[in-house]
Amino acid sequence: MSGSDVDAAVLDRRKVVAALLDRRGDLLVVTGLGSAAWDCAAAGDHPLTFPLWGAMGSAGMIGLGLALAQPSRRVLVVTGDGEMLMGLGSLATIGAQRPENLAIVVLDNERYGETGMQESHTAYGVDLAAIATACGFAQARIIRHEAEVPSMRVGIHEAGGPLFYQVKIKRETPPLVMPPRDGAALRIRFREALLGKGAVA
Ligand SMILES: Cc1ncc(C[n+]2csc(CCOP(=O)(O)OP(=O)(O)O)c2C)c(N)n1
Repeated sequence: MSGSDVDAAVLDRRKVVAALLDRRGDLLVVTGLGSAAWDCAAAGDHPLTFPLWGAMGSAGMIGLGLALAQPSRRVLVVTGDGEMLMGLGSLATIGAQRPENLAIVVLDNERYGETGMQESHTAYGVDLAAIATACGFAQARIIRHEAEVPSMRVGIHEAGGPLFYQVKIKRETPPLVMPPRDGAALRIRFREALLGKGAVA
């Protein structure tokens, strides 16, 4: 099977994200803009989720900064293929830094969903997991089946990273579930939940 086979995809983005965030413990989560943020909000708004409302292409770098600043915490970036493609260089930087506590999950519908479902590069066979492997990630896999989701979950919560999972998902547009929108409030909420109220200036 090539990297471009979303017509055959069976995974439901909302179910995958709900499974990854269920009983999430003290996992720190950064989401790319748009659909990935709605998926995480649908799984339950959480003070330790930092949803991006813009800054397309920078979810991986924000995740890297967090992982380096908080080496004793697990950090998960959940984003879309379009967002990841825009920040492709971040994979090289993460590969160079090799944070053991960072995982990236790309929800790959092979489309720029938010802007009208235009085909992204992964629809033409661009293999993001292979790029992550070439950049030096400890593990990088394409996930296609429900049976693979539990091991992805274990990886995110326990395995030595950096980890990369390119999840082939069905091309669908589930109902919008928005996280809070005020960026400053989101930042303060996240910092207070992570560092405690006294630590936030
Ligand atoms: C710099 C920049 N360019 C373009 C956009 C418009 N835009 C917002 S979301 C999006 C597509 C996101 O696609 P993807 O990450 O694959 O997520 P999907 O909705 O398909 O799951 C685009 C092009 C933007 N917000 N910022």
